[in-house]
Amino acid sequence: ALQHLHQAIQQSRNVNYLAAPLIGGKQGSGASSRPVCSPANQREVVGQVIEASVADVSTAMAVAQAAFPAWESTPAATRAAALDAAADLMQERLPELVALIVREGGRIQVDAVSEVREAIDFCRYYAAQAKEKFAAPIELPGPTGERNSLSLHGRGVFVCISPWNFPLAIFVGQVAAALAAGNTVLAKPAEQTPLVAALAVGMLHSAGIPAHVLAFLPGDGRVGAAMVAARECAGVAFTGSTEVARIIARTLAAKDGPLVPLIAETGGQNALIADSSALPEQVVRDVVASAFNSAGQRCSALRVLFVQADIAERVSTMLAGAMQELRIGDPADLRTDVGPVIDEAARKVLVAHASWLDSFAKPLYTCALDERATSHGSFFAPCAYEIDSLSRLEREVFGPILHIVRWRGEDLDKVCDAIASTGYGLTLGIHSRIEDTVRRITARLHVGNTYVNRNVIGAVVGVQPFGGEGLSGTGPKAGGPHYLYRFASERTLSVDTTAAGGNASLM
Ligand code: UN1
Repeated sequence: ALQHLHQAIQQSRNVNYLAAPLIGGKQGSGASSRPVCSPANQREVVGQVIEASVADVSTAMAVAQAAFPAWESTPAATRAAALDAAADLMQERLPELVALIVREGGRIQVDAVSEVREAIDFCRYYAAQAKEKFAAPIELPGPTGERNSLSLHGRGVFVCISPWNFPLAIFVGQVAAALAAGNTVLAKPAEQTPLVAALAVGMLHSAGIPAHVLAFLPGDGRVGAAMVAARECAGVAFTGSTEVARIIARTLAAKDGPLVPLIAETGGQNALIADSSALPEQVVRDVVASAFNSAGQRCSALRVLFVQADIAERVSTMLAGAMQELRIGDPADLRTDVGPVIDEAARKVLVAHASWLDSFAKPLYTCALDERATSHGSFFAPCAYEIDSLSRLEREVFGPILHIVRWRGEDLDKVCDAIASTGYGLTLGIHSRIEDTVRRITARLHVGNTYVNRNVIGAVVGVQPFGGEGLSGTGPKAGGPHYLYRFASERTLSVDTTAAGGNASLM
């Protein structure tokens, strides 16, 4: 199977991929075009992107608006069948999708494989949810002589704006949820990763999602802004930074016309608290996975390890040892543990943060970069620093930099307060074998996803619904049983069924 993936990556180098605006099945006019290069090697052109123009956004809105009534009244089972068929296609073409995620997104092969699985899971999960919840109205109890029911409907044209760190899974997840709920969709992939998203859109269309129901609009923030500001926009699903989520919320609030919901999944200042009852081997294993997997470019990734002083020395020594084993390099090479960061802008932010840390923090370990494997890409060596207090950090820094804070036995509440005061609430790790400690921490912190004695990444669709609170997002949780509700309108219908009302035959 691995050989197969390797071949797919080689073959993918002979294809010149194209991501172009796609509206009603036709290519949009486009504003400008540019090559898409691999973050692992800026000289490797993966394909071309034609970015959508603002005029494309208006056309796509009009087309999607016109297509809405027919899609909304399509039986949920039919919509679900198209998503299931898309999942089948993704499964069949997994090697090609993996190849593009590796080349365009710089993700290592195992991450890319899990990502394709996650995209497939999202399609199947939301398809199942749509069949369960959207197929027929729920009858509600009421007084005799009255019939009450509750039904779910699509809202209209949904705008989906997704990030580059899961260029397939999050893109497909948002789109599948919006479609399953009966909305038509304008989807904008991240600027850095339009190609794999374009491939997925092709699969969704081949699987039976009508061309007019799903438009694809690659581009930068200007395209996103036009989508959100459009009169027809009936809802927005956004995954990305807290700052951009605020800009979207302001744009929506300032519009005339209907009130429009925003489903935002944003950043985190994710912490893991290890107390002296924790097993240092386990802590180190899970910290390395949580902080450095995917080059720390997950919103779930660990940023701050709070380690109790009694075990801090052992954990630090073992952590430095484990970091020494990490291999940083070509994401297409199976021996690689950590690939590149997404682009030069991202690398520069990390370099600046590390040099700021150098001015006051105690460096624990910085991984070595192999010049030959990394000189043409945006690589950043994973590193760990000990700092005296979490309050030093103002915001999330998106990459493989781990901060470590030591705490003393009596300070557990202060640790919790420090984590709470960041305002974020996405993931939290607890390593402890004392039940009371686990209970004390979970009672105090408002966090979307808490993980005990394990790593804090890789939430599984339907198993660990994902999403945070506060600065980390609005909910509901992706991959959870309530996600589709926010993409829908709920309507109740109450009918007088008494003969006296003359309505006995109604409903
Ligand atoms: C993100 O990184 O934007 O649990 C969200 C995880 C993933 C996180 C996805 N589901 O690691």
